[in-house]
Amino acid sequence: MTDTTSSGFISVVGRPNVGKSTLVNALVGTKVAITSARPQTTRNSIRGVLTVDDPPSQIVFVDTPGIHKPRTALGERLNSLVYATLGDSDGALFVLDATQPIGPGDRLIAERLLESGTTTVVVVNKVDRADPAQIGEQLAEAAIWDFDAYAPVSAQKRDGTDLIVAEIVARLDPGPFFFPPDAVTDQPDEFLAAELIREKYLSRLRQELPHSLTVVVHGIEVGDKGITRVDATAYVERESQKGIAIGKGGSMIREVGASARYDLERLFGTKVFLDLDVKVEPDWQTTEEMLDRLGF
Ligand SMILES: Nc1nc2c(ncn2[C@@H]2O[C@H](COP(=O)(O)OP(=O)(O)O)[C@@H](O)[C@H]2O)c(=O)[nH]1
Ligand SMILES: [Mg+2]
Repeated sequence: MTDTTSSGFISVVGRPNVGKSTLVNALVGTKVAITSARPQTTRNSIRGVLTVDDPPSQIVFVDTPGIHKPRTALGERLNSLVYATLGDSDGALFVLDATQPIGPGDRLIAERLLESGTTTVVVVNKVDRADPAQIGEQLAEAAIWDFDAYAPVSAQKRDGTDLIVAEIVARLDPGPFFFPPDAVTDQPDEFLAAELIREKYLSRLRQELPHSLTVVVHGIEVGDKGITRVDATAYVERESQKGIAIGKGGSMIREVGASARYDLERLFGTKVFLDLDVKVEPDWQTTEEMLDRLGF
């Protein structure tokens, strides 16, 4: 039977900051997950979809927030999200950072994966910044776990990602496509847009403020001149943070807006008018009701 397809959900797991989101973007060829040098950038499970022609296969990558210690209601939801995601998947990519020694956090995740018996491909990422000896050492150390396959890659340079796809496709079970072949994500436009705006704030804000900030897109409308209108609000927890998120004379909100608009125009393929404002919503991270409203 030549028209049989294969498919599977693959969880992407690893410590914060090892490059999981960068890897998912590299694998699907489009920015579906925002990235930054800050841990806890990824707050929701994001699905990136890759459809391969030969053999006809569809891989749904599930980018998870990194496993970390829960401190707030948000932290707890992130952790249970990670474990729930693992349980539902057909396989896992376990991402390690070649520039950092394997640590207790990596071992904890390795144990979880071994317990679950999930088919696992180990990805040693950031090889562009590690020397061959470092990469070799890490591969040797990780080999002790005896996972199904090992792939040294640079997600940032999109180097070695074909090997990952080949290793996964070789192990997929027959199954239907869950998404149209040209889909790259299951996320609604509102969510992608909100995440792009949040990414622009992440790279511009210092210290703890990024964790206090979230973005909600209330509406996306295509107007008569083909201009897409995006209505968004950045929520912060305190009045003092509002001042920072707006900036002196509105400088921060203008910079974030201009940079986000550039990405939004590429996302939608139209001119974009972005209406962005900042509001104070105390304790949005700890209020279950607010987390529901924000879609966590
Ligand atoms: N040099 C290098 N940096 C990378 C690579 N992959 C990711 N990064 C960087 O590592 C940081 C964390 O990446 P991110 O994908 O957000 O990590 P996550 O927390 O695991 O999702 C970002 O600054 C990325 O640009 C890579 O292959 N090489
Ligand atoms: Mg991430």
